[in-house]
Amino acid sequence: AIEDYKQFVFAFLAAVSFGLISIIFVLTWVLHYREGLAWDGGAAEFNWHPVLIVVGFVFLQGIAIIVYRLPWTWKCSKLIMKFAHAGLHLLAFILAVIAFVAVFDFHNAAKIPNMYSLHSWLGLSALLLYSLQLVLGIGLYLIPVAPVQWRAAFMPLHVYSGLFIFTAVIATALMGLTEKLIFALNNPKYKDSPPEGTFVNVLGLLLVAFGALILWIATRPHWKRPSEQAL
Ligand code: ASC
Repeated sequence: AIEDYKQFVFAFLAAVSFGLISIIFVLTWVLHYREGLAWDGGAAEFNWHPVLIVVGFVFLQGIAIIVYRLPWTWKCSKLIMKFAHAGLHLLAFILAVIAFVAVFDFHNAAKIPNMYSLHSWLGLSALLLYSLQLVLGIGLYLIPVAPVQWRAAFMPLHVYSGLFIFTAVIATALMGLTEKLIFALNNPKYKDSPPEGTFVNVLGLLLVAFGALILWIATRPHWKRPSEQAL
């Protein structure tokens, strides 16, 4: 049991480390290699898009998914942990919405079309599914109105949908990184491997490592909160 606890802590600290290093990388990207951050309709406004996606839609969503797995919270009431789970997801959702607003606002100011890329189609689909997941999750599991049979019947779909949306968000973020490098790198171009291209490729690998660890932690049955191991 103590060995297993140590393995959990190791996996959790590794996930948090990859997540925090991803945040440092995306900030370094926009502040050092790109135009910085501002809300001015220009490139610095666009830059809020990758920053808020990585902080909110990737990192906070990932931590929200595994919040029930933290052994030191097992003495907290289930309701408190539901608020932590829902609250982190709600914060992730708000940051993701601001990230979308930043892109549309930048596009409109620069007369760039919206919603033509596969990245944008998958990203908006993920955001819409995430909002549905939030509403259904709050309505079924947080507000004490749904009968327990409904809660139990929807739980496999809630868990599957959460992991699916999280995975889709990371895949969509990777497409966004690639798109931006192809658009933005000129002289030297992406294909000539400038330092910014390599740096952002590494950011993509960090997002994959974070996602892989969150999915691993979430899918170990024996790492579930004791009352939930049957679920
Ligand atoms: C809940 C909750 C669970 C499930 C379970 C039905 O609201 O906290 O663990 O629903 O009661 O599967």
